Amino acid sequence: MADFHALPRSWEIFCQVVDNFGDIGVCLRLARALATDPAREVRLWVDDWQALSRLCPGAAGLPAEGGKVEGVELRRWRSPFPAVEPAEVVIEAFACELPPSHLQAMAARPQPPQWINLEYLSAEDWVAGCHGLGSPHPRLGLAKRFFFPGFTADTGGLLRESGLLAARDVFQAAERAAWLAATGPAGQPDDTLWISLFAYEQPGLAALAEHWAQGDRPVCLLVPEGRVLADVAAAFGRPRLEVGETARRGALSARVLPFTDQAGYDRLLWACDLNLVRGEDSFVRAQWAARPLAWHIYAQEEEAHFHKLQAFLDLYGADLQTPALQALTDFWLAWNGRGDTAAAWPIFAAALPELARHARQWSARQARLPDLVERLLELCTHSVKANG
Ligand code: TRH
Repeated sequence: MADFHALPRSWEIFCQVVDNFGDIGVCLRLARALATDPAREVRLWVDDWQALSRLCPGAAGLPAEGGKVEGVELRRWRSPFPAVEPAEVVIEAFACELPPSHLQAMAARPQPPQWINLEYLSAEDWVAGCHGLGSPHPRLGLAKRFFFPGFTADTGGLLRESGLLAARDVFQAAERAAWLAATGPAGQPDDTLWISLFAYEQPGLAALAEHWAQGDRPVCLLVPEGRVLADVAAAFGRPRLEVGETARRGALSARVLPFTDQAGYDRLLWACDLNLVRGEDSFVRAQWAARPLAWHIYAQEEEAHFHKLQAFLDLYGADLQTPALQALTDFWLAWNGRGDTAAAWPIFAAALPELARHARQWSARQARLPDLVERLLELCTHSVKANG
């Protein structure tokens, strides 16, 4: 029997930074997307303030216990955990463990909060079957539900704040050229292929850089400061590259950019002809940029990430013609260590115009589905009594 809840007004998200920025990137976006409705109170608990401050510079100037930035109350998740009234919806991100005292406080509420575990994004088939499933706590009379983001109507969808695609379209139509002129190296020819590069350590870059350097078409890499930078420097025979520096080698140039806030990173993705992205959040944002992309997936034990990569390629490439799909697959596999990046590049480069059309269609098709916040609201408003 269905149990209809009123729309929840107070929300809190718990985020533990495991490695890199991705988990916090997703949680911050979710918190901000929820907070766009002024009727909602949104609190984000984060255990790594330094990582948060890189994505959200406003966090750096807050007092010790935290404070509000862009409508979201940012709080330090520390031990011992402070006694606070739990929100109506409590989201634990990526199976992080809620503080035991907070769980007790949740159980003690007359109307227990809705408890959601936000999972990692995957295009794998099993996701739809697990989305929304419940799991009762053995003692506390609470039940959490598993929320799986995804790319199909039977999953939890993708984060897409309102106005995102309209802002992208304005930028790409009217602001891109000026942005590139201000951000990239001076004097890049008009036919430059602009590539953003955000990746983990990338052994495949050396051969690709060599190929680009020898090529006919100018290629310019825009590289935010991060883990791939040592490989970029090595590709130019330099011991290191600093933010603001430009390196050149034949037809290839690279400019190192500062790590910006999330909005600044979106503009980089919107500006480039090809986006090399990684993890989860930049991967999704590159899809909203509606430009060709290649995904450096986060490596898992026993190469399990290749299943995830293939599942996405199957879905994303379902309506691509075989040559373009093959080009995409070969380049993505090589970029993830299964193949030769330089050998895969020419066919991939030739397919870029078709991949650009396809990227636009994919973004438009995904945007017709309800976004992650809409689906979260739906799940939290219309919950099944047996689970809640
Ligand atoms: O940092 P990541 O590698 O994150 C990964 C994944 O989330 C993965 O699923 C997780 O298990 C692992 O971390 C531990 O990549 P991701 O997800 O793209 O996150 C990077 C965030 O940084 C994203 O929110 C975009 C943001 N960003 C900026 O805000 N400014 C920048 O200049 C750049 C380059 C990125």
